[in-house]
Amino acid sequence: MTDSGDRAGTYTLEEILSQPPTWKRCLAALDESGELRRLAAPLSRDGECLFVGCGSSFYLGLIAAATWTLLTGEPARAVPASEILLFPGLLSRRFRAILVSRSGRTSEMIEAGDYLKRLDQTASLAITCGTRTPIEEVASRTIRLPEGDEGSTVMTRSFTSMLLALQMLAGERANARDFLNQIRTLPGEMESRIEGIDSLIRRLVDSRAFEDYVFLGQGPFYGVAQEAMLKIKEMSCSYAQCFHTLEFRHGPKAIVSARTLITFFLSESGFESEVSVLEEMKDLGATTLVVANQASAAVRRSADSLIELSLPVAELARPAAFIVPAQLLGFHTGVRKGLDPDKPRYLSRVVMLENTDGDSGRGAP
Ligand code: F1P
Repeated sequence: MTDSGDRAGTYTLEEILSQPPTWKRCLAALDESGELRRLAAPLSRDGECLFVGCGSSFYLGLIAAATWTLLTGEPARAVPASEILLFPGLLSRRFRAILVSRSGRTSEMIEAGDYLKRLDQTASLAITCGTRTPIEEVASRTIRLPEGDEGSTVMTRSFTSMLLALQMLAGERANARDFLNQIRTLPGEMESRIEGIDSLIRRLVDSRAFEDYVFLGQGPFYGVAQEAMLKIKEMSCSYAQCFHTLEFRHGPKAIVSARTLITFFLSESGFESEVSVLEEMKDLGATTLVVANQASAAVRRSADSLIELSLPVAELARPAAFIVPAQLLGFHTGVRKGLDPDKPRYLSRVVMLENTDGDSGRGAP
């Protein structure tokens, strides 16, 4: 029980479980306004598309960048805002920035956006769940998703809602009508699955405690693995790591034991190779959780817990759904440890550094 007498994590759990209807509202608002179609076409094709964010917003940028390149064929990458401030020399010569920030207030983001604006590059586009926040002043256009906002400190439905919006933007850019329609079906598809996912994760968390958590994914699922790692750290103060799935063989596997929970976010493109890592780690004695769209016999043999989503959508439309089990894993693990995910230790909803004026070590553009 918290000080107020509420149960720990009440609104964080509600917000995680509210994702399908929240996505539906966000997508309906975007479709109604026609904003994504209007914004996608005029974006310059010169240079790369740079997704900028901090924390979860950076990780969703990783998934958005992978989606952008795979759908449009145009180069894209994600960087934390701090990289722009501390190592501006690493920016490519031509790029257009997409600034991602739930709050629209994170000071590193505002400073990086301001720096990019003064660079006289192609204008930046921002996406935020806030309304009339400072990020709008450093971007030339802003996609607002107030429906995706949340009361929680940790980002859950804002992450998936902004991710879906950026994936829709990529779909509009590529004129990928099938992809766009598949994203639109996700809320309905996940509505019927989310309670089952919650029950399975609760059972796993109740069954035992783990010392280490490892999250593995490749391609667009690498950003999912990063975000999963952040969720369990933020909500349960657990030790967690993340790798590209096949990278786990190159040293990190030394930590495997039954008290290490390894979560595999299986792609379709890399399925066979990733499943062979899963089998190897199971043989070494790991405890495994697998999130897959369709499991094979080999996956069933090696997965201690399996979430098989069976979504009738292409691989690239699945990352938002894949992150849901990880949000629930972080939440229930935190509650099991006696923590309150509504009040994560040391964290605040927005990171505002007191001095953001010229203290970042970068020169003037
Ligand atoms: C995002 C962020 C979160 C993190 C923390 C502070 O900021 O870094 O990822 O969980 O609560 O804020 P933003 O998206 O609002 O810029």
